[in-house]
Amino acid sequence: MHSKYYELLSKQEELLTKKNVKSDFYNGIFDRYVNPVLTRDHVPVFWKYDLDEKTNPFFQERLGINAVMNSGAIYLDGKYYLVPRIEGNDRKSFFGIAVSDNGIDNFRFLDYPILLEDICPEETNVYDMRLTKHEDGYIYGVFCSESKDTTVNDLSAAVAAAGIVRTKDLKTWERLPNLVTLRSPQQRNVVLHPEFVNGKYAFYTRPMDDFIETGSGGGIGFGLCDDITHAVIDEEKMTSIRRYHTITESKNGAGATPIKTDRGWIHIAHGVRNTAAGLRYVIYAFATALDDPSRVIAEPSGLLIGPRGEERVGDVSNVTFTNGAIVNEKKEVFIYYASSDTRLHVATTTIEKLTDYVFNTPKDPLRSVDCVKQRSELIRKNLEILNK
Ligand code: M1P
Repeated sequence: MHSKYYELLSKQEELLTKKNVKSDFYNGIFDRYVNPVLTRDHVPVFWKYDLDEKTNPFFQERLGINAVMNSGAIYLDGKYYLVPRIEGNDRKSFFGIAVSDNGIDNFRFLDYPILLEDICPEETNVYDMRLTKHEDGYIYGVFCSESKDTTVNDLSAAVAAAGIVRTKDLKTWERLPNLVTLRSPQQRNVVLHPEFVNGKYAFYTRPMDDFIETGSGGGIGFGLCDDITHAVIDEEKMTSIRRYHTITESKNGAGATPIKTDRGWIHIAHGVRNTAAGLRYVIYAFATALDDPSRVIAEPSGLLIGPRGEERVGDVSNVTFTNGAIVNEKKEVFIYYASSDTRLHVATTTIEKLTDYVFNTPKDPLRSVDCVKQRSELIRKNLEILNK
């Protein structure tokens, strides 16, 4: 074996066994951590290098990894599993499984990435899997299945659809036909709701007119289907909608599988606005009713997690994005979010704190003058306390 292999291995071991600690960031809502939980350096050396000295005498990286980011997440048998988007140097993404005992550090990839059944010959790329432990007994993975748009004469035109897989053990994955949405030409950021709604499978969707622009798509949709093995959605109702001059002005999309609480389903999603520096992606939260998961009952103003410090820079800068969160038996919440399409972080909170945030943070008043009134009221109340 080339000596460099052992050098890389011991360097990686140092990274994988590094303890993660909370950073000094404070807002009372969640904690940030000093280190990302997954980066491209966490990917096993034997996924990248040919270890055979005969075929790789210079020990060159043969199949490099560019980034590890947006991750599905699930808690099983006391362990924290992540299924991130792993992007090779060739720009194609795929899924791997990483597991940790505490959810904040020591994530290690299982030996092989997930090999999806090749049921879609036109599919070129896959990414952003949301994992849902459904009451039907399966764990579902819903992801973006991307193909070239052959209807236009544009090399970079693409079509996004929602791919579906299911498993019981994270080892054997059954691929189901892609979701069909009769009224929306494209779909990305689709999430399966964990419970049946009116006896049907329920999906949060993101209707789009084209690959980048959501166009007439008004926000995060919600639709029902009878048969998940041939999932077809007709009507998509709107849940959290896009609004002018807010963090969701350009687009938004469902993120983690909704979290059930006593007061409602808590959703951790992303919102996008345009700036002179390009699109800015932030994470926000809202709640929907327990008896109707499409009906928004609380929507705190503005962003929950925005790109800060080093998070701001990467392959697609100014992005925080989530597609997975875990709640453990202690009701601790682990929000896995990627920064700038490059690396994956964790933010931790509790159900109690998250519920307080979602239901007691004021709404966006939508106009500066009303925002000043809202803030002045807070100041007035605080000055009363301070001057007592
Ligand atoms: O590059 C930022 C994100 O862009 C897409 O999100 P959306 O569909 O809302 O535009 C996704 O491709 C996501 O993977 C990516 O992080």
